[in-house]
Amino acid sequence: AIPKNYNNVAAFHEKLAASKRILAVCGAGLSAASGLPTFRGAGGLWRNYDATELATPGAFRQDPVLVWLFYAYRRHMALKAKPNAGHHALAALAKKMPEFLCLSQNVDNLHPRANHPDDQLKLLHGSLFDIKCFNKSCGWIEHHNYADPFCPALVAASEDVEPGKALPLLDPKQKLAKIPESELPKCPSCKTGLQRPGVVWFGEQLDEQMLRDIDAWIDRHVVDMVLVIGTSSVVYPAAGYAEKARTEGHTSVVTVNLDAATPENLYQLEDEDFAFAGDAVVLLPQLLE
Ligand code: BJW
Ligand code: ZN
Repeated sequence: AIPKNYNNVAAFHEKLAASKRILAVCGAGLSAASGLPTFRGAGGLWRNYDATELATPGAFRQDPVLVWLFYAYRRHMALKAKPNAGHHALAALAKKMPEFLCLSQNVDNLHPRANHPDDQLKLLHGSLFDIKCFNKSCGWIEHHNYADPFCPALVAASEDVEPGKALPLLDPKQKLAKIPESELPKCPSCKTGLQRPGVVWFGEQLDEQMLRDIDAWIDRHVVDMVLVIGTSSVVYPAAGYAEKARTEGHTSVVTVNLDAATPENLYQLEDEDFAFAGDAVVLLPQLLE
């Protein structure tokens, strides 16, 4: 049976009006309308690589040039993209509601660029525009690095072609230029580690202070609503926060996803939950208006 709160905007608005503490968990689907591809499903391949194969410390150790080409390209695309109505609706909710906290898995910098208040935003997986040292023990980090190309050797990742045509670097039939590893920048502090993107790869720990702050926020008072926006909810710890924040019989978990109407999704809904199937860029302004 279709749950009563499937695509029920009126009932959602009633619950929203009665809510004081809201948590959001966002994923790549939120930035899809800004033209940035998601990880899983259509558009999730870069050349012939699954994006999640390149997002590991092992891949970087094995082929730092390949991994840097991928990230340099993602930086270029994210810099060209603009925050969309979904990012703006979340930033507006934050400004209205002091007890709204947004957890985002996105590294594209579009939440900050939508002027989402800093203290109401946790970037779970870091940022494409932070640069760290690959030497774990070093600790060097540079924030707000928007260089495009990131370094001269990676210029191919920042090349534009006519609109509508794929970038040369995206076509797996086009050979990648041979870039020697020695042309990638080293850490200015320890002088030995390679610079790497300040994102969280598989098997790496999320920032511990940030995790403590999130747990403390969830435990402080009851959470009235959790918005789960444009994420496949397969990557932990992000995927666990909705249930962590749930107080049985009170907290509404609200799924906003193109895929929100799969039988599994609907079957898992509690009575108080909501599911909205569609594009986050259309749904969020309607829901949060
Ligand atoms: C739309 C839409 C539109 C499309 N509108 N919707 C517990 C259980 C099992 C495993 C683990 C566990 N705890 C930890 C692990 C290991 C691992 C993990 O979770 N593995 C699972 C895959 C099984 N987690 C980690 O390693 C994490 N570290 C950690 O926990 O450390 C401690 C530890 C280590 C080891 C073992 C145990 C503990 C770190 C995870 C880091 C993830 N990093 C990446 C790359 C970041 C850098 C980069 O960007 O390149 O983060 S992976 C990638 O997935 C990226 C994303 O943030 C993340 C989530 O993806 P997301 O955002 O959900 O995107 P998609 O593409 O999957 O989904 C898009 C959705 O949008 C779809 O549903 C569409 O339908 C929808 N959509 N268009 C609305 N227009
Ligand atoms: Zn270093």
